Amino acid sequence: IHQGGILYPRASESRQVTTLDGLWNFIVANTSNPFLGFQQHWYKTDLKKINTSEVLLMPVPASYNDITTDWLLRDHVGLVWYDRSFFVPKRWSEEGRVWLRFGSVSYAAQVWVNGEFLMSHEIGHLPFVAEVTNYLKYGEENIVTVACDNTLLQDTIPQGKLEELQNGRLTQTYTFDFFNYAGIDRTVHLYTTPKTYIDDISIVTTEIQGSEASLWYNITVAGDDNVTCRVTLIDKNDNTVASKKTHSAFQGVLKVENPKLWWPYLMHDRPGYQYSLQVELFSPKGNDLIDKYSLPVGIRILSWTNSSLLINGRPIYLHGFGKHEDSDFRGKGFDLPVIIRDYNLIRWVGANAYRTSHYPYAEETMDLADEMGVMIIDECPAVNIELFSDRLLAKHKTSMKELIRRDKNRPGVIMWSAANEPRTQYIQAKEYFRQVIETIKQHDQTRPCTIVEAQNVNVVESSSYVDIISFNRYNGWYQYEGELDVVSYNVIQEARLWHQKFNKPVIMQEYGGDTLEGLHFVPSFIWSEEYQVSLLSEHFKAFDQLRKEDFFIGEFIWNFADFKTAQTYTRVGGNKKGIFTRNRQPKASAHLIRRRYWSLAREY
Ligand code: GCB
Repeated sequence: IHQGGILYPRASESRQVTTLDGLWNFIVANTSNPFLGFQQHWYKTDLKKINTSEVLLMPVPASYNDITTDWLLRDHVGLVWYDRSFFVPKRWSEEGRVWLRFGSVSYAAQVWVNGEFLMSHEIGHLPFVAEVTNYLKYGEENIVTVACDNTLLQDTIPQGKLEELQNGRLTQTYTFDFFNYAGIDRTVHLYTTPKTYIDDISIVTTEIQGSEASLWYNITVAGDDNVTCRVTLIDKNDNTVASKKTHSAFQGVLKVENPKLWWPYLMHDRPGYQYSLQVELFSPKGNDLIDKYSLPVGIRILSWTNSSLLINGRPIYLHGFGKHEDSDFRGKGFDLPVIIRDYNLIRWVGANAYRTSHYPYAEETMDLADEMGVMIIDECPAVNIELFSDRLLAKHKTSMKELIRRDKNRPGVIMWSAANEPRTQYIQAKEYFRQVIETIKQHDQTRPCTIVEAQNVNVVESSSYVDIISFNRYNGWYQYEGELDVVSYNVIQEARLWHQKFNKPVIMQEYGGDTLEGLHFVPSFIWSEEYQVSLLSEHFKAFDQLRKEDFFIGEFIWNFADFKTAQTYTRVGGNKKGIFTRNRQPKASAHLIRRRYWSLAREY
């Protein structure tokens, strides 16, 4: 596995990009002998030749769980095997290097190319890449094989447990509340770079003084570093606004006069403005282009105090949702129609932010947030961790590092979330999170970080290390269900307590109640559309009071849309706390939110 940069594959004068998305062959490992595939070296042959009757056709990208009609596959625990063949043009042998990159495989993956082991990766929702130049047959068909294991244990991120049922079948249990979808769920890229290539680009920091912005960058070159590097910043009208050439130490600063700043949606009539940072490598004499990569960059300044979060010096109030990557059939599989529909609904409803609960979302989804000016609280996949150990801590740090490596240049990412609802009432949580937050700060000090807490404020110590306090609370639902009149009092009291204890800005990251579309009751009754409307309205009263008290900087409904969960009698076809259905149509509450969010936007 490549340990350097993880730049998203983009075609240029020196790079070619193709995908291996499409139909792959798929076999579920035999539960009585899960390791048969390894014993019989399935990666050395075409899966179709092994046992044709068991080979299914599986779309990539997609979670495999809901594609067939077989409940055993939906609930399968352990290994599945994927393979496909692909043709590599002869001329690619002259390109320099060829790379194979997975946007995400959930949960763990081992990859072979033409029967040779290439790489392995653990933790879903994060990309990984390796060079395949010497594994490929040029001008011929090649075969890629992936063994994917969805098992969650006490030392995986997130945690889970295996249980053996009376009949000997293994079943996966987990405490988090979304279906443990698995498979090759994001795009698989095959792309070329030259031998000497741009391995990584970091926008280290941005400063603005008067009418001038300074963009500090750092570029990593791999291969032969005896090259010249030119960095050019180009605006949307193709004008060069700054440029620099260096012969070694590929870092520096670009100065931009009267920069067009990156602003969030609704805070400016030109939200999400991005320049293109064009990085070019030339031969030492400076004539021949060796490599070129263009990265979209936004110029914006993020800052925070003990009561507010500011963009370009202006305090921001976040109004949005917790979301999920979830849709019918596809599960967590990357799907552009769903993603674009979601952004259209985000605009329709007037939200300016969302949290990537409870794991990193696809890079293509993040690109759109950058472009539209949607602010993102970027969460790592550590949801509901409950048993703290050194092994777990090491993986938690890895997931944070991989997330920051992937998203460090994104203007839309305004905060890191180190975890959702960890069991921070336990004594070990404090030191554990001290280290997780330290890791975040080692890799990025330009953004604030948070832990999304659900424990009682009195017992939580780990949030002393974060910059922003986040809490989830289900007044009128898990607590005091049906008792709407206590909601606003409780929310106000609790938000004040968090602020008093930690003296930091506070966000309510989750609140809401399950609502079955089409269920109506007057007076309102839990699960009805009327109840969701009343429940949210009671929260708004609290938020309006809290916003007068300065420290309260955001409200996030749980959830944007209904989503699938594990099977339990508290969930009718999944979690129904969406203001949109799983099919992305509005419940009554969506119209209410739309009125509120647009009126909040008018206040900026
Ligand atoms: C929570 C979790 C979220 C759940 C939600 C619920 O606190 O953070 O993942 O889906 O509650 O609806 O129970």
